[in-house]
Amino acid sequence: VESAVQPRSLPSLAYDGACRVLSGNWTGSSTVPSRALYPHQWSWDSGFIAIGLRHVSPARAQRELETLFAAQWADGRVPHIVFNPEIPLGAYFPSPDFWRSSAAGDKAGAPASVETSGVVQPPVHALAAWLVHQADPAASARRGFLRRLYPRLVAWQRYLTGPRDLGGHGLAAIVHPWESGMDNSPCWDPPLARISPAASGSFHRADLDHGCRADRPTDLDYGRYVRLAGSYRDRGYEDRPGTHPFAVEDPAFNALLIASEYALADIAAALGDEAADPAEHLVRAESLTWALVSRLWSEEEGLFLCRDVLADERLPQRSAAGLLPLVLPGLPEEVAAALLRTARGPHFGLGGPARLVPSYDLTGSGFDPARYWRGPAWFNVNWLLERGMRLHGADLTADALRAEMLRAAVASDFAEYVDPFSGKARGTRDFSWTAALTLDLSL
Ligand code: 2M8
Repeated sequence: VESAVQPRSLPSLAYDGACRVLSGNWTGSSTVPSRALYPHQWSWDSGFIAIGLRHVSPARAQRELETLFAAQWADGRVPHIVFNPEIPLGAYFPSPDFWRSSAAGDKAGAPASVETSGVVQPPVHALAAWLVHQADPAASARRGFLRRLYPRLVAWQRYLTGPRDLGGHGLAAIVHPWESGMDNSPCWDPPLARISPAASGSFHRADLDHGCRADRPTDLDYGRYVRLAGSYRDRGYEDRPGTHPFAVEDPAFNALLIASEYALADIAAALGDEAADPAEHLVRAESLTWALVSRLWSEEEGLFLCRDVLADERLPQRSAAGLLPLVLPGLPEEVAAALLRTARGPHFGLGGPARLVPSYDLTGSGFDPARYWRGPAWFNVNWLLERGMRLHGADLTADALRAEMLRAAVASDFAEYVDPFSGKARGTRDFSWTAALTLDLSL
């Protein structure tokens, strides 16, 4: 007897579940990463979200990025959070009264009409804009999507290669762990140790009202995040070299900067006019790739390492951030091959003990399979690696990773992150970028 209920395939389960999460998290002009834990708009989240949304609604995906860029500062920076004025101040910390961005307007040119944070996040946006455009080029052209966004994307990239080139070798430096998006990565432990934490009673961690303490950064980390962000604010969010107590060149941040520079070349070519020169972006992408390899590549480790700009030394911690330059087309082939070996080797365990690539070295003393960016596997990192594997011809590895990601996303209810060995859900559920990137892989 034929059963009336047909077994559902994994991609179709993933697609339907992801659509449900994304519509639940849509506010009307952008998507929150998570209703309870992150009730505002986050910068790199919106990039990843748009990449998935483009398959369901190219118009909504365009809107996601346009809403973010409406909060861009006059100096080109795209803030890491755009606050929703309808959400009570106590729902998330640090709230607008901490950042006071609209009051900083004169110096750095923060918009007066919207409240934002003052730090940034990895620049995935031009890549996202290009992928969104490609989902429906005719509709994108009708709305002038790329034409309107292109100058803003260029200003954003030039903020990073200009004022943020604190090391003086072309790469962008992050000035706060939040800017890496990998907030409590063990890579930040040595440079953060120099920062004296804000007093624990001076702020309230709203994240602990929604998240499990063992899955989140420690109070000591938070004290240091607050100290660094507060002192940046008190200096008017200025980026003069020598003024930042924390400055690090991060390979993941810079890999996305370069991938976005390549995307700007594609966008410039699609616009096809004199104001937009593809060659200029390609030249810049190549010279940044060269700077990345010469500054951050470690041949002994087969991995890119972070560089502490203030101490002028490479940090020895092995993080998944060091694998992400695999997304770059201009990487020397021997470097790409070494990165693939490292992903499968003892430190990241792909195809061995790890089902998904962990955020941090499985053998490292700072490794913790549950705690945020100190070990759990994240879907944006794995999505980028899957893409990089295909780019460098490792299709079988990419196929296996894709299947694991779909399985883990569905089984974990689109968790924020998962235990890299078991795939067990960690952090919040119904997390937007997990849904969006799973949706992208399901097709
Ligand atoms: C996490 O970071 C925020 C601060 O920006 C937090 O912990 O409150 C990170 O995982 C970051 O990468 C992400 O963009 C953000 C929102 O999903 O949450």
